Amino acid sequence: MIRIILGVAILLNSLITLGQVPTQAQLRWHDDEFYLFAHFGPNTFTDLEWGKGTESAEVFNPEKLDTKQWCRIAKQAGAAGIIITAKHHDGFCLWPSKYSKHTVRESKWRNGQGDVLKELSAACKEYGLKFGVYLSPWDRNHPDYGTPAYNQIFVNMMTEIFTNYGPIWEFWWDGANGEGPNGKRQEYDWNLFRSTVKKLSPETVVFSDVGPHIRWVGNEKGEVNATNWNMLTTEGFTPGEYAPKPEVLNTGEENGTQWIPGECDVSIRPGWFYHRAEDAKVKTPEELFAIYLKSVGRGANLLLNVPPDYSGRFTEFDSLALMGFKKLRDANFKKNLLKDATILVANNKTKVLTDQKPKTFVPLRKNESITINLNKAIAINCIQLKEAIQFGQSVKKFIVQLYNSKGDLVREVEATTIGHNRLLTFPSVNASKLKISIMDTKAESKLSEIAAYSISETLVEK
Ligand code: FUL
Repeated sequence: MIRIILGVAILLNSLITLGQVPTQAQLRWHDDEFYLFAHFGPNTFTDLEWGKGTESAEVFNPEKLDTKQWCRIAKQAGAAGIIITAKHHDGFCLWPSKYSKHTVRESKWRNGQGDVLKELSAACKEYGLKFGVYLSPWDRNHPDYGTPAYNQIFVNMMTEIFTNYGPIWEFWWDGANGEGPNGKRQEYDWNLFRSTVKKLSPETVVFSDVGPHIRWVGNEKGEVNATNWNMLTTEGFTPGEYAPKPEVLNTGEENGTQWIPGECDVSIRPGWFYHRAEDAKVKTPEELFAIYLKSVGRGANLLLNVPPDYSGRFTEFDSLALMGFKKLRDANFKKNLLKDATILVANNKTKVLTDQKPKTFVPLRKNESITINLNKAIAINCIQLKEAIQFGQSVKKFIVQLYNSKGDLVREVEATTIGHNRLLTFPSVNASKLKISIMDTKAESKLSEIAAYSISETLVEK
């Protein structure tokens, strides 16, 4: 009897933990870390953010469209891929969809023969970038919007995209749901949408407020909370109005039932679409670096929007900022200062924490620590930690203590979660020894990497 109860308990436990580890596709996605968003469409030409859907298709005419230029810049900036707004709320399709009369085909651009998705997916392949698609369910143009028929239209559009432009690495559902041309709002059939992607492209990771694979972080500033869990409970929620509160999306949930990590979306400019008046308002490399610390540095991914202009190219303002941002990352994270250190776990030397292999890890329970002897004094103002998240996320609280050559404690930094990646910055100190202690953890924690850097003091998180 006892055995049966035990067996049932183990089974229940494994059922509960099911979903609290990433799938292989999610694991690969975690490693993508930083990639671009490209908002492009009629708004690029009409200077709007939310097109009304009544714009003539003829406004869309990017005479010098050069998606290879986007890819060249994305690659040089160290981005893993590009996600394009195939259809924004105005309903205009950047591909000649059979299910709409408001597409590139109806525009004058290349005499109606052009196809932005075709060009960008090919350019991404050529440049070794991943190709992602944003498709707004809200459609202010489609005559069927606001009627049950529209859900099937949306499915047909997704089918065209997955069939003709795949493989699609990430698919993006916007939760916005306003009125369509007949003044009605749509009741989205999210179950149908989800099952369609699963059927057509099981490897695609799908973003929305509530996943199923990647979640919104509740703001458009590019910031996830310093406490960032990769788990979320989504039962009873849908994207949009009925999503969990932004505060919940911003932290995730320690005891959430599904693995749904956060992605921080933010634009390099004030708006999502290109506006000439914002050329002087492009974020500086330093601002982008600060965003990086609050997204990638807190275990989330960074989706940075770089809107092509009306010629169909990234502007030099955006491109310069991206190159500066890349330079800052390269220069400041060039060398792990712990590479030659002696790392001790329970008095045993280990090399696995600096081998850059996500598969190797050191198991640590509550109150256990790692001691790092640097063998000389080194200026340090940034520590990086990684958990082996293929086994889940555990660390709830940890402390980093830095000691000088006399053995005095010169800095103590306390933080909460780690997850895929945690970058902690603090005013620089000369340290000869470091101690990292796990103060609280859900289960046995598995640390896979640690690093220390001396970054420019002006980049330390304020
Ligand atoms: C929002 C949209 O309303 C914005 O226009 C933009 O596309 C942003 C990424 O998502 O919900």
